[in-house]
Amino acid sequence: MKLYDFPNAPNPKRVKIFANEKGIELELVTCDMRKGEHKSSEFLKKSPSGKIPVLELDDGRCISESVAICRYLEAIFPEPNLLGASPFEMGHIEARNRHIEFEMWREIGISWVNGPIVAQLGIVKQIPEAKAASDVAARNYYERLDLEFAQNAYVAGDRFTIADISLYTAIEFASAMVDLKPESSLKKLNAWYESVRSRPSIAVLAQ
Ligand SMILES: N[C@@H](CCC(=O)N[C@@H](CS)C(=O)NCC(=O)O)C(=O)O
Repeated sequence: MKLYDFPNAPNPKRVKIFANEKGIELELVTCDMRKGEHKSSEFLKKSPSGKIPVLELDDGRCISESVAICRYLEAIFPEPNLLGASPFEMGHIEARNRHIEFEMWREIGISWVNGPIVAQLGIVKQIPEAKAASDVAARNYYERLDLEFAQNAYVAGDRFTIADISLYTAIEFASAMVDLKPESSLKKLNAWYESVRSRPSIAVLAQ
């Protein structure tokens, strides 16, 4: 299986961490976003939305969207379970993952597209008020997470799941690329981040 990837792009990284947790080897194919390869007609045949990651199976069929790819991988490599073992857990993990995607990733995404790095590319009309509002919303969400980690060791309860991968990659990207590193006063959130960062599935990507 091939994974269309770009170094340090956060969404492909979600899939790489998920696969590493399960010991799945994926052949990484660089889709050079700087050259616009993700918008080429050849790539759009693999994924009409022109985004990475895309998983290409050995028979040429493709799956886009990080969570959809993870669902496929979990179906063929069920262990260790990362998406829920019981019907309730499946629903709960899905809900927690969606909270991270729609409430955290969304704000970081708005701050990113209206921030200085994307501004330099000159391809998106900048809305400074949108960035300011999303910076506040992201920081409020960090505070909420800090309280949640006082109750639970992981995003969806007492074990590591896809929701932790989504949050980890969000904070890593926000810290490095959007100037939205969590304050050091958020002790529980930072402790969770450091413990997840040291997992072999994630640490290996930094090498
Ligand atoms: N919801 C998608 C988001 C994918 C996404 O936004 N990928 C980024 C790279 S991390 C991308 O391809 N951006 C290019 C674009 O939006 O045109 C997923 O989870 O896979």
